[in-house]
Amino acid sequence: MIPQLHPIDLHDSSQIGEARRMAMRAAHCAGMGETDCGRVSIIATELASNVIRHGQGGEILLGAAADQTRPAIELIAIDRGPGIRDLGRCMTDGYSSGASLGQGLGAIGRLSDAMDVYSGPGRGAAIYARIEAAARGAPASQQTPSSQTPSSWFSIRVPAFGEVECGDDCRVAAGHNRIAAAVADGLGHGPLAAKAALQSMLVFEQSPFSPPDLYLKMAHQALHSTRGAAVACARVDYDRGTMIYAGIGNISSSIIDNHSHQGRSLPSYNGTVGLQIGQVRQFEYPVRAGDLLVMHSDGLTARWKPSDYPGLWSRIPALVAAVLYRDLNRKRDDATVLVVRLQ
Ligand SMILES: [Mn+2]
Repeated sequence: MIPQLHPIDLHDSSQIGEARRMAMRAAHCAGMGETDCGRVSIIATELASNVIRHGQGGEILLGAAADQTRPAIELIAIDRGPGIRDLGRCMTDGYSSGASLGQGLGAIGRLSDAMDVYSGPGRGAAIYARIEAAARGAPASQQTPSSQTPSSWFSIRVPAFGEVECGDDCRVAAGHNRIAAAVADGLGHGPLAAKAALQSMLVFEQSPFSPPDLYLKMAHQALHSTRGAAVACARVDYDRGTMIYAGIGNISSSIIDNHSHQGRSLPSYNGTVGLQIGQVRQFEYPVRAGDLLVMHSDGLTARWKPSDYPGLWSRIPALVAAVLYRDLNRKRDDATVLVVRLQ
């Protein structure tokens, strides 16, 4: 189960306190102790203040990390402001130009267990911070963080405005030499859309590494009593260097080459899984370590190309997902974006 991220709107300085309280509550709920909650509190405050003061407003995406080693909180601040001119200097404590989003980045880096930034003049800013619960008994100074390298994949799943439940869903299954991913968008939005999407994910979980075309046919059977969904599935074999992909309906997927940063769009057939599907075909592509698989629902517009985002494709998957969500979200629908860094 991949938890939904909670978006916190930031357009007014009164919302900084709300961001801090929500982050604290998430940390408590995740089972983190007082000291760690304190770090979460400071980082949330710094990120939110930066968005208000330097980013001309934006949002923070807040959630509990999906991996199971230790409780962890992830925060991603996104804005479309003037961007950070000199990232290196901003990361050094004490430096802030006043006009740029610099203040507090040094503190965030020091207090978090992992951090990454994507920005540039005119590009806005996206800042990722991860805070992990300290292991019991040992002082923080003697501990090695369990995951200095954040996860190789990241998903953002946000319900349509006014909805509590997201009608999109996604899953990732990883093995030592392979990885599989599926994204579903239940027809419409709300609880019935979520039910259809969930149903297709349960089929995926039963055998995530079965051929994607077979998976879609099985999902079609399983979804016949639901509203139906757009569903896409990718399965990567690292030893062979291949990816097999199949999709039905409006899930947009692409592979972005790690060296050229060129993108290749993956085909999807017309139809609705559970209601009406025609031909189901899967396609095989060569992939290399470091390539990115990007999959998103139609809550994000498909009108983008990798060259729109110089420098983004080498950042961590969480930042890639956050920047695409920030810029492509159509706001009227559930929005899901999944980014996987292939190994
Ligand atoms: Mn949709």
